[in-house]
Amino acid sequence: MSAMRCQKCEQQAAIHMRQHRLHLCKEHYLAWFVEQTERMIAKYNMFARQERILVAVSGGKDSLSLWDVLWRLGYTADGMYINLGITSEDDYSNASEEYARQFAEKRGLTLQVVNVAQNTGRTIPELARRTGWGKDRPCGVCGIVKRHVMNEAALQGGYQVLATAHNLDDEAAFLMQNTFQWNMDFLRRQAPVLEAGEGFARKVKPFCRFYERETAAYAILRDIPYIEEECPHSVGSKQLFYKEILNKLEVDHPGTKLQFYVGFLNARQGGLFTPAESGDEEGGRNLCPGCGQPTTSSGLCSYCKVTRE
Ligand code: Q46
Ligand code: ZN
Ligand code: ZN
Repeated sequence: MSAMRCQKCEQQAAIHMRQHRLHLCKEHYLAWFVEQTERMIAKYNMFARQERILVAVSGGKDSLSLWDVLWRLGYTADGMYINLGITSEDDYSNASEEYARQFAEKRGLTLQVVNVAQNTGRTIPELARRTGWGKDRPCGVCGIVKRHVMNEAALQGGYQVLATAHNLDDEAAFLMQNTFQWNMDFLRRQAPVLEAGEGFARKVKPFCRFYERETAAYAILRDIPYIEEECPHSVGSKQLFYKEILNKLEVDHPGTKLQFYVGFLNARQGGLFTPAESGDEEGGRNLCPGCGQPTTSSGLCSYCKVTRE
């Protein structure tokens, strides 16, 4: 079989996207990826030119690609890295911080770094062990801390928008899990854009319709060094389990993930789920007396409970 050719210029294709019936060379793929991102920003009304964006960066392929694309598109986007204090053979947190720092330095971009252990006196695994939440997986505590730190940074820094790099594989896996459990709270809140409310900025996911292999291809073809290792605590998670199921479906039926997710968004827009009200997205409309962030609790929020003696 002859080598696959780019559909735009006849050069050898660097990527074949079966779900889109599209194969492109490196140059046309990079351009396509940036254009698609801009289309999604416009389609879902994510943000305007003059708005200031804070990008949550983990040092991985998705978040560094997102920051790169927003920078190329001329948006004012600063980065935010949260060092969780997760160690592993490869010193996961410090190594990924280094990737984020190098990325920012190379492009002259501003990166804020928050170190959880320096701020609270404990790393994420230590906080999780101390509270006993989530038994042997610190992800619950990790999510609470990351959300709090991001909200705080966005508000204090005067950012209108918080951008995360969740891709289609993440969104489809989350959707599948919540559908199997009929978790209506999560289903109501799952969207490419969550509007701002008191105590938190608007949240957007510009990559929500890109397959994970598309974001990986972008990072590789763009020569962005990123941490390849996953967080050691993600091993054996439910999210990975659902990702594997979806990947199996995708092999025989290319486009399944996209159909599943986009069909959900259409159903949502058509009124299948009552939209989350302002404040619900953050888990409530009370304000925590400790930190001022929204919470369902009438007392201290989860973050304050987890981090205070
Ligand atoms: S970083 Fe944190 Fe994830 Fe690691 S501890 Fe779990 S939640 S797996 S995205
Ligand atoms: Zn081409
Ligand atoms: Zn609080």
